[in-house]
Parts: sequence; C-alpha cells; structure tokens
Amino acid sequence: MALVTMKEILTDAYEKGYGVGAFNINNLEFMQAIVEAAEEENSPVIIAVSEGAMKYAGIEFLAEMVKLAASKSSVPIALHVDHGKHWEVIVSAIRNGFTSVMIDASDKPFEDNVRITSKVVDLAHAVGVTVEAEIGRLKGIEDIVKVSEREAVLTDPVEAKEFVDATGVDALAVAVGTSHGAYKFKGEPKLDIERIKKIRELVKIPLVLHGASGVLPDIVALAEKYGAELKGAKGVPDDQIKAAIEAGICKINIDTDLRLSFLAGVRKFLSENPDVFDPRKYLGEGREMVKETVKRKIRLFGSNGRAW
Ligand code: TD4
Ligand code: CA
Ligand code: ZN
Repeated sequence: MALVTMKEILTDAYEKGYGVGAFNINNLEFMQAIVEAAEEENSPVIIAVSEGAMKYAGIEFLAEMVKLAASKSSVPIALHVDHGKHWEVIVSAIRNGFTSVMIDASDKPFEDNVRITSKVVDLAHAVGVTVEAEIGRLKGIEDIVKVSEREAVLTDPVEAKEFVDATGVDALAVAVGTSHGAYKFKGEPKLDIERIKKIRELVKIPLVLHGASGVLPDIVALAEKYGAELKGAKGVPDDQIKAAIEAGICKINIDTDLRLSFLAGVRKFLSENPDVFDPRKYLGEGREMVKETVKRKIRLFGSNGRAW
C-alpha cells in the first residue's frame, strides 16, 4: 500500500493501548530489515530519518526507497523526519513525500517552541502531514542532581497541556529520564512512569518516548566478543518500556539497538570469515541481525498482528 500518515498509525495504537516502533534508517539494508520484520510480524511501522541520515544518504534517495518499499508492502508504513531542526528540512521532506515530521525546538524557550512548532503545524496540516514536537529535555535522571533541575529538564504535565493546546500537534515527545545513545544510565535504569501518567491525563494525544533503546545485553556481549569496546553501555530494560506503554506512550524511538545489532552481525561475520570481501555477505549478516532486533521490539511493544 502507499505510505500512511503517522497519525493513522498512532491513533490505532492510542485507542487500543499498544506501542509502535519508530526505527531509524541511513541506508538500504536497515530499511529492508525493518520492512521485512514488520511484514513477518504483521505490524504497522514508522521509518525515521534524521537530518544526519539525509546528509549521509540524500533525502531523495531515502524517500524514494521507502515509498517504493511501502508500495510493495502489505503493512502500513509511515515515513517520518526525526528531530527536524530546520524549516528547510521540513519543507523538503514534505515535498519528497514524507507523511510525518518532527519539529524539535525543545532546546528553545517555551514561547519560541510554541511559535516554531505552530508554523510547522500550519504547513504540514494543510497538506495532510502529521506533526510531532517535543517539550522537555532528554537527559539521564542520574545526571540531574537537584529537584529544581529535575523539574526544569523533565516534561511538566501542565506545560505539556498548554503546549499541545497552543500548537495543535498530533504527537508529543516527552522527557521522562531517557537519553539518546548507548550510555543512558550509570546506576539503576529508571524512567519517571508517574510523570507519563500525569501527562497522559492532561494531554489527550499519543505520547512519544525518545532514547528508548534497551542496549540489549546479549547484543552488546556479542559485539564485544568480536572486538567492540562498549564498557558501561546501558539502556532501558524491557519491563520499563512495557510500563511506559501502559502509562500512555504510543511511539517508541529505536536507533541505538539497530546500530549495535548491525555492528555485532558485521563484526562476527568478518571475524569468522577473514577471507571474505564481498560486502553483500557481511552487510547481509548485519541486516539479518537488525531484522531480528526489530522483530523483538515489535513483540515487546505489542504492535505485532496490528497491521490493517
Ligand atoms: O530520535 N532517536 C534517534 C536519533 C537518531 C540520531 O541520528 P543522527 O546521529 O543522524 O543525529 C531516538 O530517540 C533513538 O534513541 P536511542 O535510545 O535508540 O538512542
Ligand atoms: Ca530535543
Ligand atoms: Zn530522539
């Protein structure tokens, strides 16, 4: 089928109480892995493209590739800009057929975030494109020492409601203690689940969890076995992801877990086959590992069997 909007995907998730993964791509192999995994699990899926990915591969190449994959696929796929910071990028993505955009002005003061986000909502909604925005800052809870700082960094539920009312966004990314990358926590991983519940009570739209990778211990161990150095890598455990979905999270962003899976697959293959130099062999092994990880995530989030 043709690409669907992220709103269609998230409305079903919101109404039925499950989560949908947004998985980042930078190249063909990751996209194939994600689409194949979604098809095998009969799950809707969101494919996310960062400004960095556009710089690496070219926005047109990524957009055309995903549109083609969607047209040949039986599951609903949305194509989404991840952490869009520039107006030109948002416009270019919409022109290239993206069905969803994230405008991330969360590092700006509240009023500026509202103004910048509203401008994107006006444009995107005029052409049927979904908008995600963010309020609060992604920062590990442990790095926040004082209560006052914690309140300044994590999403304030009342402010979140004001923001959604003022902007008309379709989905809201909240800061509840996660951060991007492979080093999220030094001690015990902990998300502010109570905060998600409070936001959900006030904000009646799908909520988004960024920095949600589990940094899966078995994948990290495999990569390390074949030479990777990832000391201290730690992510969000599966049970906290489940609790976050029960508390109201509908979209879960995963990038790091795919990077680590690809790395483990490629490292293992190259180490076991030092004479092989056909890139299709080692990239293929990376792709297989990414696919397995996406399937694990889909089942964890509960979007398996939810395709229409
Ligand atoms: O939004 N994301 C993905 C971030 C992708 C960054 O891409 P660039 O390097 O091109 O900027 C997430 O929230 C993923 O979180 P994770 O826990 O997987 O790191
Ligand atoms: Ca941000
Ligand atoms: Zn993010």
